[in-house]
Amino acid sequence: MAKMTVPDPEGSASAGNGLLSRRQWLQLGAGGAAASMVAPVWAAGGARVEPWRSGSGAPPSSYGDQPSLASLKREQISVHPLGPQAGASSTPLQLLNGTITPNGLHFERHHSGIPEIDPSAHRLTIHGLVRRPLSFDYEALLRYPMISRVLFMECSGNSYRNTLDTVLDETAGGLNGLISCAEWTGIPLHYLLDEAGLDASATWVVAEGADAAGMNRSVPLSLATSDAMLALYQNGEPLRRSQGFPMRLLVPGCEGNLSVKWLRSLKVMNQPAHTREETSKYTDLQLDGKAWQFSLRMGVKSVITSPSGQMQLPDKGVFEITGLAWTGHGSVRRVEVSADGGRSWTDAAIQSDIGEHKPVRFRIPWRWNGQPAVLQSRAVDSVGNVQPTRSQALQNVAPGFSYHYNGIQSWLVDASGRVSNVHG
Ligand SMILES: Nc1nc2c(c(=O)[nH]1)N[C@H]1C(S)=C(S)[C@@H](COP(=O)(O)O)O[C@H]1N2
Ligand SMILES: [Mo]
Repeated sequence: MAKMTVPDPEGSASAGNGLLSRRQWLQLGAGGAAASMVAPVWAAGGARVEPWRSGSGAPPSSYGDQPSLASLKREQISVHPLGPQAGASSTPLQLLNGTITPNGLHFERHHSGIPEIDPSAHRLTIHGLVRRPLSFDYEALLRYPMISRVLFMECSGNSYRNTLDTVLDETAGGLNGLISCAEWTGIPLHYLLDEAGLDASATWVVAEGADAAGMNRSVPLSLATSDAMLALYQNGEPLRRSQGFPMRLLVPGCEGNLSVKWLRSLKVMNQPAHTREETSKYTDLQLDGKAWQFSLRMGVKSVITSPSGQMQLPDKGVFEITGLAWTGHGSVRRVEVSADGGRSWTDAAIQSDIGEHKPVRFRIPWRWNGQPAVLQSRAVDSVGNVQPTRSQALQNVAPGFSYHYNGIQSWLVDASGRVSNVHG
């Protein structure tokens, strides 16, 4: 929680270079934050009739309408040079607030495009080391008991471009937006595995998608029978096609690749399958030439989403620093913020519900004095993991390493108020 220091008349900061307590912020008044944007009522010109007040609005619509701001769209939409069906798009983290990602802005990662699946013809088969192989259709699955959980999903390649020597001048979402969060609803996977009847020798479940890539991953049985779910709904509505309609595997806290979309097969085995996605891809090559396999959980991580890359602060004054933090190991316990490039730190307020594999929203007021400043956030999780600096995160990994990078993101605010990515 925010450190509530007793403010002196000058408004003493709770850490170096202008970090304030919320009480100090409120004592400064709204004008402290945006003096030039708040006008007294008597100056507003009461007789004005804006165009949207002079006639009726649009009628109701059958499915939502356009986003309220034209700028609200996915970014960093990249496609493979040999085929646009392999690609990714990022959530524009800096344009959102709270913790939930709207479905239309959930990041996407497809190895061979988004298949058009007819739910009535799609089957999910459970086979291998089971007493009774089973095949489910969509309608049958809709009749199972379900649970709902708010969970982040992060691609293990997220933020990899911050591992490069070149500093890329991009937005928070452009650099770090292969993370999204939804309230997922579905069937605890063990209901279905129990019904098929696991053989005593079972130790892994190999999940395969119905996309042309037939993307497949081996999931340790301990995860498959504890936390994993067969997700059917995303933020209340049936899954979006790009998120795996009609059904996907969801393995909370683990690299997104494990959450196989368009799920068609679960094969129970007594060893991992060593698929392409867990040998040549999604392994962590170390400096000593060895590669880690099955490093599935995502590390503790945070990103300041405002002020962030490519933003422009209008003038010196008080701003709220805010961002997201998450972890694949338990829950987020603490987020600290620095406004002086890591010399001093203070706790930000965690201002959303804390839970396992649930991202949190953190906030802290900051008075920018017009001098260059480097803003950073550092998250700690309930297991005691501390988010590493960039150099700590890259210490033991082979050059070109790109998975599971969770180093601290640094944003430089220059004297003109422009914010840009820097390597801290
Ligand atoms: N069948 C299938 N499942 C898949 C993929 C895929 O290409 N095919 N991409 C994986 C990767 S690498 C990630 S990060 C997540 C992305 O999920 P999203 O597109 O819903 O954000 O799905 C995973 N599941
Ligand atoms: Mo991924």
